[in-house]
Amino acid sequence: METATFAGTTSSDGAGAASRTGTVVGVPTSAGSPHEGSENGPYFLRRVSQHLTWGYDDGVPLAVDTLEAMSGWVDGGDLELPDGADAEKVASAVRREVADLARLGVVGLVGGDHSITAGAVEALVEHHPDLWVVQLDHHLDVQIWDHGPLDPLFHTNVMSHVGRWIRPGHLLQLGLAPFVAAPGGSLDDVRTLLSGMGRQVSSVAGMIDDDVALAELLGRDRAVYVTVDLDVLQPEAMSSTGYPATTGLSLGRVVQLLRLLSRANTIVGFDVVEFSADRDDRSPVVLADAGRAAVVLAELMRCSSPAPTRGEARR
Ligand SMILES: [Mn+2]
Repeated sequence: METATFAGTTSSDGAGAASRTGTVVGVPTSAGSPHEGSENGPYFLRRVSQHLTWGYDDGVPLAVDTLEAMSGWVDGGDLELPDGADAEKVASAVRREVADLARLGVVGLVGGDHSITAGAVEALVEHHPDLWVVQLDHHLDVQIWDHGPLDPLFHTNVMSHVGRWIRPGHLLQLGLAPFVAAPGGSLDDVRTLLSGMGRQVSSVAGMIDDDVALAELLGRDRAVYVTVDLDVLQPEAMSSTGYPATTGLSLGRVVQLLRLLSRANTIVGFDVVEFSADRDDRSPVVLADAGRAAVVLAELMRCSSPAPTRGEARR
């Protein structure tokens, strides 16, 4: 039986280190979420990824806009997690895995819930002390309650944990809900916290559709980690997630943002998180949502491939 891999990647035996662009690893966990379901993300994304190479033993995804083929990507399998591991333990396992794989190129993760991002960023900051993090998400995932010590890691405060590793200001959050609930007694603290961490742009801001303004915000010649929480997509495009968006971006706009980011910067690692469904669910909506998630994954792989292998017509 054909073994499903992520978005046209070869299985780990295939490509040697020399020709490897990067590695994609599944992190099947919902340890950082109050709901089950996101542990099935890697399973669903591998299954629907078969459509990207359908019918060919040696099939590779060919990018229609540039006519480039995806090559050099290895599916590193699923990260083995100890039974009953909590989100902190999972993040530690992610950190070790990413530290290992970063020597072999770009590291991509398929979640799993959003808390896995903390371990990946901690590992990559070792290699890239100036690392920037670009987060596409409907939610801030910043601890804006209790301004004391951070609560233990979970998917709703993951970016606060990420903030322990990256420099102040290096977090760019795009596609957020236009309003968040903030504790009324500490608004100044919340404003100081968020503006100190970086920049927030909602899904309804004019800037989200303004390539010139966004290009300036995204900068150039930066090493960037990209985390895509699939709930950044509008609810019609992504309901198979724990907390679907009320407003959100189209799949096309998400792809364009990734292309814009990668035009002037280097993506050194990425994750796609928060796909969530029952493992046996084969309803058309779930399969279509998984297919869209696989497109986001493939685009992240393409945008983080070395520039010479990428085409010019990348809008
Ligand atoms: Mn999130």
